[in-house]
This record gives sequence, structure tokens and C-alpha cells, in this order.
Amino acid sequence: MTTWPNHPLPKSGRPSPSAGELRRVCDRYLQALLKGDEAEAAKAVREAVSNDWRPATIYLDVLAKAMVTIGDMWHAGGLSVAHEHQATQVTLRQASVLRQLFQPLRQTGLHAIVSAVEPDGHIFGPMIFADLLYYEGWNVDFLGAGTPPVDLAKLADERQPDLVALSATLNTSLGLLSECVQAVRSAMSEPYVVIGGLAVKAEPKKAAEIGADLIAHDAVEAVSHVGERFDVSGTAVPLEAILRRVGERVKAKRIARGWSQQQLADASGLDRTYLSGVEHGRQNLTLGAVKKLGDALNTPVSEFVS
Ligand code: B12
Repeated sequence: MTTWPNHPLPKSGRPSPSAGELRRVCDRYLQALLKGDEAEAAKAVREAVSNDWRPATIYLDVLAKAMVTIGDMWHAGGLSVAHEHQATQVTLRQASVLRQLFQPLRQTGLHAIVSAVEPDGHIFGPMIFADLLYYEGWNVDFLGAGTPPVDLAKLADERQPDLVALSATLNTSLGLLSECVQAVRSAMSEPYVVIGGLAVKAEPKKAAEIGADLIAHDAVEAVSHVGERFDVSGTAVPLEAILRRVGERVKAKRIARGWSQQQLADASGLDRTYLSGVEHGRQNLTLGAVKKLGDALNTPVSEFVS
């Protein structure tokens, strides 16, 4: 299996899974893909979500790692095109489940177009970047693969995004990457252009000549870089989003213990209806209530509200 460096994920109150845990859940997901068992694949992803892992961890250490193994097996002739296509589709659907589960905390009002360059069918890198931007509150048009430069430029002209991000994996795609960047630059004034992907990493000199504003080697680092560039830190997070996030975390902790809402209500001394409101993000709960939940679930208060 191909590996890549550990990603310096942003600090949060979420627990960092051990390497062993990550391997086990990734392997569960991979085995499900190999068997063509979509329901089991969904359960592996649910397990990662109920462990309260960060979205970036689930994308990079579960979905992408499994897809790299699938791709390597296909390249080695050990898997048919049909099996690879099925695994790809299951993984795209799981990413869409994650987009439903991890709603953005805020809306930045910023807009990005993200695409792989035309002949390149390697879409997981740009998709991960697109989804991580979405969780940061960007509006994202993700085009997948196969958009010709002229159509990309038309869309950029129409939508006038703040950011255009393009990915090239095959070394032979670098020429087209350059063409796409030029087409976008001629379609709109001063677009901020990010390029990334394996080919950009492998051919740093050629990549530097393309004239992008940012050459990214890693989706997580790129998201934090553009966050600084566009200064999204000051965007206010609405109370509803905070309550929703606290509710998701309480629910994840309760489910991890195998407790019903009634059992958590008994352990915390809170009313079950109140607790249901908390889990649905509808209850503007007091700090005292957060403390009671923390004590019952053996979790520091900071883990719920960070
Ligand atoms: C999966 C895979 C496939 C799948 C693609 C499935 C899909 N729909 O995406 C399938 C099996 C279809 C496939 C096909 C081919 N593949 Co292939 N594939 C791979 C494999 C195994 C993994 C790639 C991957 O998904 N990595 C996971 C992602 C998450 O990592 P990543 O792309 O690097 O992205 C990270 C960063 O680079 C960054 N990033 C990426 N893009 C962007 C963009 C932006 C804007 C930003 C900010 C960040 C960013 O973010 C990610 C996380 O940090 C690699 C080998 C390997 N072990 O890596 C070969 C590989 C990429 N494939 C290769 C080749 C040659 C092909 C084929 C041409 C083979 C053939 N003879 O037909 C075809 C091309 C098909 C096509 N039209 O593109 C070569 C490329 C060689 C080269 N550099 O030119 C590789 C390296 C295999 C090899 N060792 O030869 N492949």
C-alpha cells in the first residue's frame, strides 16, 4: 500500500485515533469494497463518524487509503475495471454521506471551482480538497474529471469564483494543466489559482512555470493556506451551528457507549426530552448542562464546545 506523510491536522477537541484503530477501520472499509458490499462499507464509515474522527482523517486515512490499494491492485492487474469502478462509486457516495453529516460551521460567502484537468481521471485528491473547503464554509463547484479548458473558462467567467483549484496526477496532464490555468486567467480578472496532485509534486520545476498562486502538495495544508489567504478566521460562527455541533458530539459519545437517550438522561440527571433537543441542536443548553453531560460521559467540557 502506498503511504504519504502524516497530515498536520488542525488542533481540535476531537480525539486522535491511534494508528492501529485507523488501520482497522480502513481495512474494514477496504474489505467491504473488495467484496462489493456497499452496506458494510457504509458501516465502516459510520464507525469512523461515531468515533468522532475529523472529516480529514476519514477522507485521508479511510477512504483515500482504501482507494489507493484498490487502484494499486487494478494497476497490477489484480482487479477488473468493473471492480475498480464500483469501488470508486461507493466511495463517492460515502463522501456524499459525509457531506450530509458534517455540515459547515459557518458560511464564508467564498466560492471555489475545483476540477481535475481534462484527461485525468484521478479525482480523489481534488474531491478531498473540494470537500474540506466545503466544511470550512466555502461554496464549491466540484467538476470531477473531463472538463475541457474552454468550458472551464466559460464557467469561471459565469461564476467569477474567488478560487480555482486544479489537479493533475498524470505527468502527461501538466501541459493541459497549464492550458487550463491560462484559460481561467483570460476568463476573469485576478483569479486565485491553486494547483495540486501527484504530477505537480513529481515535476516541481514544470509546476512552478505554470504560474499558479499556490502549488499544493497536500489538501489539508492547502485548505489552511487558503483560509489564511482569504482570512476566514473572522467569519462569525452562528449559535445554531455551535449547538448542532455540540449535539452531534454528545450523540456520538452516547452511541459509542451503547447508551440510549434515557440511560444518558439518568446518568446526567437531565430530562430525556431536553437531551433529545440537545442532540438535535435545538436546545440552547446551559454550561451547567454541558458539565453534567461531560461528567456522565467522562468527557472534558472543552471536547463538546471546541
Ligand atoms: C487510484 C488510482 C487510479 C484509479 C483512479 C480512480 C479515480 N476515479 O480517481 C484508476 C484505477 C482508474 C487509475 C487509472 C489510471 N492510472 Co492511476 N493510480 C491510482 C493510484 C493507485 C492512487 C491515486 C489516488 O487516488 N491517490 C489518493 C489521493 C487522495 O492522493 P493524491 O491524488 O496524491 O492527492 C493528494 C494530494 O496530491 C493533494 N491533491 C491532489 N490534487 C489536488 C488538487 C488541489 C487543488 C490541491 C490543493 C491538492 C491536491 O490532495 C490529496 C491529499 O493530500 C496511483 C498510484 C499510487 N499508489 O498513488 C496510480 C497512478 C496515479 N496512476 C497512474 C496511471 C499511469 C494511470 C493510468 C494512465 C493507467 C492506464 N494505463 O490506463 C490510468 C489513467 C486513467 C485516467 N484517465 O486518468 C500512475 C501515474 C504516473 C504518472 N505520474 O504519470 C500512478 C502513479 C501509478 C503508477 N505508479 O504508475 N488510477
